[in-house]
Amino acid sequence: NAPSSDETDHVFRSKLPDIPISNHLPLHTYCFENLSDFSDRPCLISGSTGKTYSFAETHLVSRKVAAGLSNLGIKKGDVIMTLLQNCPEFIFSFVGASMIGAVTTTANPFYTPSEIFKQFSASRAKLIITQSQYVTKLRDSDCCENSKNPGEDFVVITIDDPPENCLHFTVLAEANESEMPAVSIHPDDPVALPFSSGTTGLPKGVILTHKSLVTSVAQQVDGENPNLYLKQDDVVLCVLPLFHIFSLNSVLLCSLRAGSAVLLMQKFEMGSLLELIKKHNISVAAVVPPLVLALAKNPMVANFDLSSIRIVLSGAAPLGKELEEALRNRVPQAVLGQGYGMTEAGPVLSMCLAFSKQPLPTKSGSCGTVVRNAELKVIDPDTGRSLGRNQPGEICIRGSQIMKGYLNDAEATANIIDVEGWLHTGDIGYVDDDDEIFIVDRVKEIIKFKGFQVPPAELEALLVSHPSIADAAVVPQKDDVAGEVPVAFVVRSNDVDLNEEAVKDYVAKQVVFYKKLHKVFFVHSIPKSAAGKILRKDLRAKLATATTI
Ligand code: 4UU
Repeated sequence: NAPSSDETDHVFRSKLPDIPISNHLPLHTYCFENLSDFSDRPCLISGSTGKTYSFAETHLVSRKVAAGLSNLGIKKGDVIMTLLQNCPEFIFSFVGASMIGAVTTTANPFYTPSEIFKQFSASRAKLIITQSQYVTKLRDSDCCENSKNPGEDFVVITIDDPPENCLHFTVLAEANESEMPAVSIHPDDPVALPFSSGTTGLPKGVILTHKSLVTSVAQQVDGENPNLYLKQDDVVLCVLPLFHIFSLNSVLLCSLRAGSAVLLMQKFEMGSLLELIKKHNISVAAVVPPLVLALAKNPMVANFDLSSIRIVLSGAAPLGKELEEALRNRVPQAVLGQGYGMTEAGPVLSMCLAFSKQPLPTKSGSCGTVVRNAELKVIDPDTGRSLGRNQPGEICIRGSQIMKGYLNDAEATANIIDVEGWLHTGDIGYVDDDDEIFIVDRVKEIIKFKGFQVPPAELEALLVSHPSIADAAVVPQKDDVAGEVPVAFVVRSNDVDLNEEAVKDYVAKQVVFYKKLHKVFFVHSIPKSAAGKILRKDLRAKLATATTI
C-alpha cells in the first residue's frame, strides 16, 4: 500500500453536506437518544408470533439483559457470542452487552461445529446465546480443539427450553435493571466483532467500535436531509440475518435511531414474506440480489398487494440492471437502489441518494454515492496513484466509521488500512460524472454466494488436509441465482480414484451450506506466481472461457 500524497489525490465526497455526528456517545445511548419521541411506538415485531415490543420495552429489556450479563460475570471488554436466527432476543443481547461495555461477536447458527468453535476461540467469547437446537453443535467434541464443555467451561443461554447445563434467557431478561453496573465507555472501545476474511486469508474478527457504528448509522439516517430517510411510521423488513453487518447496521441500528419498527423474520420463505408485507404494511425492504430475483420472478408475488413498499435497498452483492428493471414492474411505486458495504468499512461506503429526504435522481446499476462525513478515492491497484472520474480502480474509503482493525492481527490490519487511514476494499469500481459509484470487479479472493462470504483460503486449507490432495485452489464461478459459487481446482497426490463427488462430500461435511463446492476440476498443477501466490485471475479466466478444463 504505497502512501500517496494528499495534494494529488482525487477525493470524492457526498453531495450531501457533512453534519455534526454525536460519535462521542456509546452506541446504545446514541441509538436510543430520541426514545422519548416514540417510546410507545412499535420497535420490534416478531413475524412468526406477532409479538411486539415498543421502544420503551425494548430499552427496558435490554437494560435487564445488561444487568443479567453482569450478574453472570460479564464485564467491560468481555465478548459474548450470539448464535441466533433473527429474533427479539438477538437485539436485547446485542444492546444489553453494549450497555455494560461488552462486545458481541455474531455467528451464523447454520455454521458447523468447527466453524463455530473457530470464531468462539478466536474471539475468546465467555458466553453463548443460542437456540436449544444448536446446543448439540457446541457439544460436538470432535471439533472443539480445546474440548471445552458447554455449561461447564463457558455459559450457554438458550432463548427456548434449555437443555442440560444451559440457562434460560429469563436469567437475563428478568434481571433487575437497577443492578446494571455503571461503566464508562470510550468511543474507541469495541462493541461488535463480526468476522470477515476481508481481502485475503481466513476469517478475522473485525473490531467495530462505538464510534465506528455511531458514525456509520449517522451517515445514513441523521441530518436535516438524511441519506436513508427512515420515518417513525416505517416498518422495516428484517429478513436478512442480523449476524451479518448489513442487517445489523442498516436495518436494526438505523431503525432504532430513527424510530422505525423492525419486522423480524427468522428465515426467508416467500409465502410468509408476502403475507407479512400485507399484514404489517412493510414500507422499507433491505434485500440481497437473490431476494430481488425471487420477488421479480416468483409468480406468487403477482397475487399480492405490495403497494406499502416505498424503498427497496439492495446490497452485499452486485445487482444487475435487468433484475432491477424486473423488480420495478412488481413495485412501480417504490424507489429501488443499492447500498455498498463491507464489514471492515463499518460497513457502509455508499448509499443511493434517491433514498434521501430530498431525493436526487440516480441511475440503475449504481451502488449509490459515498456517504457524508467520509472520503472515497479510486486508485490504480498497481501504482497506488489516485484516479479521476470514470476510471475504474480499487475503491478506498476513509472516515471515523471504518473498523479499528482486525482482532489480534496487526499485520492483516496494516495490509488493509494504509498509514494515511485509507481502507483498501479490494473492489474495482469507478465514480461517474454525477458522483455515482459503479462496481465492476473484485481484486480480492472472497467469493460471495447470495451475499454470504465464502473465503477461498478456508476451503483450500480443508482440501489440502485431505490425504489424497496435493494442492488446491478455490475460485468463484458466475451463477444466475447465487451470483457466484465456489469451485475448486484440485491436484491429486497419488490416489487416481479420488473423484469429484468424494472431494465435494469431504468439504460439504465440514462447512455451512453456502461454502459447499459446486464443481471440482482435477488438474496437474495450480498456477502460482514466483512468490507462491495462487494466480486466481488465470483460474477465473480459464473458467469463463473453457467448457471443459
Ligand atoms: C456489489 O456485504 C457486506 C455489506 C453490505 C452492506 C451493508 C450495508 C450493504 C448495504 C448496506 O447498507 O459486507 P461483507 O463484508 O460481507 O462483503 C463486502 C463485499 C464488498 O467488498 C463487495 O465486494 O461485498 C461486496 N458488495 C457489493 N458488491 C457489497 N455491497 C455490494 C454492492 N454491489 N451493492
